[in-house]
Amino acid sequence: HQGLRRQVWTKQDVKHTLPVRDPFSHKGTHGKGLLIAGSQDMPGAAILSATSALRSGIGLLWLSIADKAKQTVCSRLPEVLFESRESTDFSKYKGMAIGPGLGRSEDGDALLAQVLGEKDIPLVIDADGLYHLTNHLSTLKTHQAPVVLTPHPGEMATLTGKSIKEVENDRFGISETFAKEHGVYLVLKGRNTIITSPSGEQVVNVSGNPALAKGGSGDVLTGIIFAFLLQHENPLNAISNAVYVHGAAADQLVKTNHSLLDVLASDLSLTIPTVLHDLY
Ligand code: NPW
Ligand code: AMP
Ligand code: MG
Repeated sequence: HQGLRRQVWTKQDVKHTLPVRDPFSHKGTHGKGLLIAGSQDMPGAAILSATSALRSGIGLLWLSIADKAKQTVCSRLPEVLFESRESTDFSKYKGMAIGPGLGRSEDGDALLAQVLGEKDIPLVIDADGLYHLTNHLSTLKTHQAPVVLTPHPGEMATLTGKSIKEVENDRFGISETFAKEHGVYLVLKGRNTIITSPSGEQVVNVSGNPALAKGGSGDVLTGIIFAFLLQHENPLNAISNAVYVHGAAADQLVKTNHSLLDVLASDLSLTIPTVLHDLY
């Protein structure tokens, strides 16, 4: 029923819409982003998202991480700047991403509320950020800048109050209804991830394979989407390209020297350069 407004996103589409780096640009031109991720039990999610954002071209990346996880992460991320979890001035950022490995404590809920208060800043909300978002859904409509939500089917079920089965049986319809109702870019993950714009335009991704079905894959995707969003005028193109690159990294690994079993999320981050080199 929506034939004309649905599109498969091909490698050619990606090539035609990737951002071109201005020869006179500087680090500030390519996005000053704050990633709010990681907790004592899940420092790895922050490492995966941050590394992936840096490998996807973000100019400057700050990380806000629980103090107990900071030591673990610091030595692994020399390019990252650290932001304190207290007294943060969010308004200086050109974009924020929140959720990977954040945890489900009340602190996370308060952080999300603060982030949603910055109405002019583009946001990516994933993982535990989506868990906390169920308390704040009504504020999405009033956000001025683009908001990107990246649920897997389990998270989409929580967001909509439906069962996972109901979500999986009507991925297009449920995505469209939700994106329009809340005015967000919705990335419904899983095989053939669907990206829906606030006006109901839909893009279907065809890259990727079940090597991605392993903990940490989604955290990598969040980093790529975040970086691309900050470097592109058109959010739908930016997100579609990011989802393509994420899947293409898994395809590249399986095509060369990996099997569907042994790909790690950190391998995906390390393969972003090969994928981008081929696209540029
Ligand atoms: P089931 O029971 O497996 O069949 P959660 P999470 C369902 C962090 N991580 N299709 C699933 O179903 C994340 O960033 C940290 C259908 C279950 O019901 C988050 O902060 C890592 N159903 C946190 O962990 C590496 C699906 O959803 C529920 C589905 C929790 O995130 C791992 C699970 O969802 C992880 O990324 C699908 N495709 N996918 C680290 N190294 O630091 C999931 N479900 O409870 O939100 O758990 O996604 O693991
Ligand atoms: P998460 O559950 O948040 O870690 O996200 C998992 C990521 O891997 C998403 O980008 C999914 O689209 C992708 N993924 C998981 N399983 C598959 C699969 N069987 N085929 C293709 N992509 C998958
Ligand atoms: Mg996830």
